[in-house]
Amino acid sequence: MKCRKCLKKAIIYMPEHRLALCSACYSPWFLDYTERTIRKFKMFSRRDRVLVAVSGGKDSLSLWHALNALGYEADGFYIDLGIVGSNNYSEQSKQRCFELAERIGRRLHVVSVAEEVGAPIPEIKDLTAREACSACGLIKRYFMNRYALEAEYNVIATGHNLDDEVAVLFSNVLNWNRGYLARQYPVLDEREGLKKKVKPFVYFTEKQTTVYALVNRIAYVRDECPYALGATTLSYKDLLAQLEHQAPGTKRRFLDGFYQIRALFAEAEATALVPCSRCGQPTTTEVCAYCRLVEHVERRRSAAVPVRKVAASEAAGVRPIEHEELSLHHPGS
Ligand code: Q46
Ligand code: ZN
Repeated sequence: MKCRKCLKKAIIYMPEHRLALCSACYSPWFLDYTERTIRKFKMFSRRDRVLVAVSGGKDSLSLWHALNALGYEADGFYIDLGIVGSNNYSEQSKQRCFELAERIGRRLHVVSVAEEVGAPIPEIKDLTAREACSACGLIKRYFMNRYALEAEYNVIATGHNLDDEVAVLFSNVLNWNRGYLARQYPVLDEREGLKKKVKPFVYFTEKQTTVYALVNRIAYVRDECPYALGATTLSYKDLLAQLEHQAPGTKRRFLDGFYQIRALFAEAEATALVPCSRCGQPTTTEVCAYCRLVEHVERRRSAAVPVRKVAASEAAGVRPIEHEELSLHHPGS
């Protein structure tokens, strides 16, 4: 197959766009499409300071690389989850983030869950009997918002792609999660202490972000987080991949169709936010979910071993944050 633009040998065919491109023509197309998505949803401008949540995976690192290539002021934010697994997952991921930071000459902020909460994700899972992804998602959303506020970034960008978004939408529709549906959108404006959040890759498939990473020689962690293996979203992804194979463009139509009727769920979003009585971050309850989680971990640990008391954020002068009920139903967002 030949590249539509220059007739050289194509490396990718995208049936939903009826477009084949070679390695030289792929990145310009990808960047242009990213720019169009940013403008379409009024995500941010070149005057904004963007904090990119990077995990070490292909999507978030490609996003950071692409925003930098497009001339945006985008720094990275890595949350060290303390997951070891069979491949030293968190350590490897952090390494990949540092490598890209050095290559593109941007700052990478790092926060450690073990230092902030008092235990890494696997231990929090055991201490709280909570699913790892549920605790992890809550903590990540909290840190992202808090850090963006403290370090005065205007917007938080995440690397969620089309496959992620459609699988989450499918799950939220199956369960009629009205609150989650109300907030599933590529741009969530700032409100009451919650920073603006955007997903510039919402129209790219996983394959497209992978090809961008490969073409640009971005080293990323290929192994999944060990906790991702059991996630229900993965089985939805398989199902949706079959539908997409039979009728290219199905995922995009499903997502765009939902965006057009999303306003129907708006009232579910109207819950008032109040500052958490402990950390001051926005929440719907008196004490936010993050503070309750930290308290739980400390209580359980002090019953067994002496607990480290002062969080690294306090030592660094960073005020703690969060709002579990206010985030998208996303295992990894
Ligand atoms: S990192 Fe965290 Fe994900 Fe691992 S524990 Fe689950 S939510 S799967 S994207
Ligand atoms: Zn709190």
